[in-house]
Amino acid sequence: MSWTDLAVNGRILVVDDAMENVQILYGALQDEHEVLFALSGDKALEIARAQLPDLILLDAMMPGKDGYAVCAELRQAAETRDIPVIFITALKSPEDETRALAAGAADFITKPVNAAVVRARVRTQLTVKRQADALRALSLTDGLTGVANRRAFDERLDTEWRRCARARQPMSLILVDIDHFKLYNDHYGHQAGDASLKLAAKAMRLAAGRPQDLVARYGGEEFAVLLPQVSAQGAERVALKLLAELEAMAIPHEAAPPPGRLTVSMGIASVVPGQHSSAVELVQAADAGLYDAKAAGRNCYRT
Ligand code: GH3
Ligand code: MG
Ligand code: MG
Ligand code: MG
Repeated sequence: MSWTDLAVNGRILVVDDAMENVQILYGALQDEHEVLFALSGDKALEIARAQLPDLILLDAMMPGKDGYAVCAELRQAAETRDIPVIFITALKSPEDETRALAAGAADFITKPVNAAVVRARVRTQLTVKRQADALRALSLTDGLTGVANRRAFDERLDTEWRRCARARQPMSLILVDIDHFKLYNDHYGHQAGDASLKLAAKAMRLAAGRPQDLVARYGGEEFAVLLPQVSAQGAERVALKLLAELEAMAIPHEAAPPPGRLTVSMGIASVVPGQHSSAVELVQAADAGLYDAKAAGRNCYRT
């Protein structure tokens, strides 16, 4: 299947101060798409934030907040930044066109609109958006295990750090390292090693299952579990759950010392982010815990 074969039905927000224009666009799109509408710039921003449409058709000239202002505000917030905007306007000069593009518009349709042209341009923008989303997801995913990769972890650590600092909430980090994994590869082969890495990642997803939890492959046979809004006690519960999940999976590791199955060691660190601490220190603290867990005999966690 190629990208162009993907269905391009989407949720589209139509914004125009004239109800008559909204109706024309609604008529052009309703067969293929879910259509929302707003009759003012402020209402458009409200709906965009609440409903996160796939695409916005935006009238340039409106009383109050005009299309350019709406577009600029959409670009300011992370949730709405990547929603493509097609400007719909009676203005036709090159200056108007460049102004719309400079404000962040993906495309430009002049009034009076033609229904077939609107449908075609909408389809194009939805396809481009879908490709961009898929590429971004790919760039943030570890190819072997399907969990987040190191880049995704670094990004999320940064945003969650700032979010928790604002909200004065704790966050926790568990660094997970598979025990005696070199021996595992030597004994069972690298492909079996890869399969076990996938299972270990699955166990981590089961242990840290809230939507805001992030399991990431930190590197090699090392993983990071980021737990926003979770205290030290909560993180210990996740660590215990991971030990139990792996025990239940009972992946044989005959080359390792007892218990003769695949186990992990973990370091846990928790903090309420603030001015006197940094995300780097959180990672260092978890790493120190991991070192202690290894020294204590593995298959355990240390804080
Ligand atoms: P320890 O209990 O002290 O952590 O010992 P260890 O053997 O797990 O640690 P070490 O760092 O010596 O070895 C890590 C091993 O992980 C070596 C490396 O080949 C293996 N490894 C790293 N990435 C992958 C991978 O993607 N697939 C496979 N199969 N093995 C990997
Ligand atoms: Mg208007
Ligand atoms: Mg390691
Ligand atoms: Mg290891």
